[in-house]
Amino acid sequence: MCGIVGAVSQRNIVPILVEGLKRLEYRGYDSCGVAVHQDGGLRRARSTSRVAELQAQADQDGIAAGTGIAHTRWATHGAPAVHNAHPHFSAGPNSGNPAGAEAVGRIALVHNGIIENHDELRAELKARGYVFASQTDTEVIAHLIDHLYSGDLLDAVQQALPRLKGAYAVAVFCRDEPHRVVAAREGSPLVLGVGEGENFVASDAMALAGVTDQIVYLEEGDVVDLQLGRYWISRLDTTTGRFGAVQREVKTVHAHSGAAELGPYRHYMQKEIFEQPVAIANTLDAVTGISPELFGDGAYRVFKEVDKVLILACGTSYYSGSTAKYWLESIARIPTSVEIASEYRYRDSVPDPRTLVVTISQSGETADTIAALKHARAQGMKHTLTICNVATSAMVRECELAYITRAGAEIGVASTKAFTTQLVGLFLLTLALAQTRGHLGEADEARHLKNLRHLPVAVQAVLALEPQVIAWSEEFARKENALFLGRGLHYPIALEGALKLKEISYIHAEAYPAGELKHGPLALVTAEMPVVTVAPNDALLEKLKSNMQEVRARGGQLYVFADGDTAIESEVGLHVIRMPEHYGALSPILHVVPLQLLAYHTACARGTDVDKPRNLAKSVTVE
Ligand code: HGA
Repeated sequence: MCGIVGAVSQRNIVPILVEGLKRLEYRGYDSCGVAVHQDGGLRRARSTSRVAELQAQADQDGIAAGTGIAHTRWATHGAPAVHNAHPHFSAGPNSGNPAGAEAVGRIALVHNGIIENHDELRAELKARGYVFASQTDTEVIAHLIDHLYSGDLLDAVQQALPRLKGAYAVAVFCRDEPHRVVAAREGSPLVLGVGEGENFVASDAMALAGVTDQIVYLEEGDVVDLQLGRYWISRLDTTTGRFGAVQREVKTVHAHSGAAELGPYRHYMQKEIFEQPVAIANTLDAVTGISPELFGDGAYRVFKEVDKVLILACGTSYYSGSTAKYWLESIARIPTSVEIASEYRYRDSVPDPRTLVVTISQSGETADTIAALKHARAQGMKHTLTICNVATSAMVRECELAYITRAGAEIGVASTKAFTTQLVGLFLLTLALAQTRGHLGEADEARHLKNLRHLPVAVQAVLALEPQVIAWSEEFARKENALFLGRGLHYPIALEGALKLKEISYIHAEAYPAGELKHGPLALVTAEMPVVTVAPNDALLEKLKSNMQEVRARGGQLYVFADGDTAIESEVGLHVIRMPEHYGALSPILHVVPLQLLAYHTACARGTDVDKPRNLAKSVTVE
């Protein structure tokens, strides 16, 4: 999603800003821009194309300076268009532009997030003579800071921030203070990068890889003043109503570059699907036995103090949480509810302090999930645990306990290896809770561990089904609708399969628990409707077979992923791919893999932009 990079240095920082944006590019964006303090004024380049094009434009226009800010935008307010791209400049009564010249004021600003009271602020600033050039919510901040500016940028920003409602990370500089950038965060991530005689700011430490490894993770409400060779962090003291200095630890962070090599693969998504055996093995690497301490010090005490689990997540992570509910209730015997974070955060729910709140997020920066976590805590639920792929993320810092999955950087917007490694983390959590609650004997522990350790090999065998899945995908590419069916543990897998197909092939897909078919969706079934069925050889198979008959009787085309030992044979209208082995409780981790491959190859056959599907972004840092 949106990215911010800013710098104050003696050297030309445009290459650093542009390189930083490139590192964040994979998260998805629709436009980008850079602004610098040059020749005593503000200069910028903006583009609705790729960062590479922005770089060419900046080079051509001779944009080069030591102070600047840059941005990749994922539009929330106003269309993806050059005039809405950041950085925004203030323009108004203080601009001092010669008649006829472009109205350029003295403030340049980039913003991640959403300003909820932008309408009210826009009306006020227009009345003061400010001229709006975009439809964004962001632009009000630039004009507001300009209005409050009287020679000290930090002071103007500190006055402006309390007037903003919503979530933001901002970076700002001023025409009248050439070697200064001020940045602030409230609800969107932001880090400070400390260099030798120069300072940087970014929405993710990854953007500064190779520039500095000295990172300060700014906290909500922090404002940082960056100058040459010095920085100063302050925050509002609500008792005095004044901003005061705060100290934050500088950490050495070896942030990796997001730009992983594609190797022999066509897309990152394909690479990431095929990396799953290694990602799962890495996630299990440090696990020698089941114990609560896998989730951090003090986990045993926490697990003893809870008798419920509440899982909060969005998108694919919501489906890993939904799968875990089946495990947690059947294996650990602990009542579990799973909530979509964006719903939970605003819902009037009944809090129970004896609940373990589990958040799931690949990036650990998902705005809705972080807000839901804070909402749960504010309601008195203090025991929190996250399953997350980024050890340095806000989510990990916010939660009492954590399990860090080791999927490695996931570049494709449609999550694959993050999902299966989340499932591994959630299965370990199930076993640790089962153990604490007296439901895991030694023999069971040994059996589950053996199955977990064999998973990478089992997933590898499923990946070998790719040619068969490709044959199906050619059929799917011609369809505009698809249904996915599953039962029990595999219903969330059907949901995830449908989501993958929607996200990257733009085929309308819906998933249902197979028993629900006759209660409505059966009306959609015709010869034109492919019905994908996740059919492991479990206790529900006979029920599922009846549901499949209901589809066949209406001429629907069934595409079944069955286990090797299942008596379902291919015939007209019934296509079967056999999974190499039946995997009991861990079967969802295997069954999701061919669904990922089906979505991927269908999207390739339709020629979509697989790694950057339209309208979507990777880490969803806005509400
Ligand atoms: N609301 C701003 C910034 C959007 C954003 O942070 N996206 O990730 C805009 O629409 O420009």
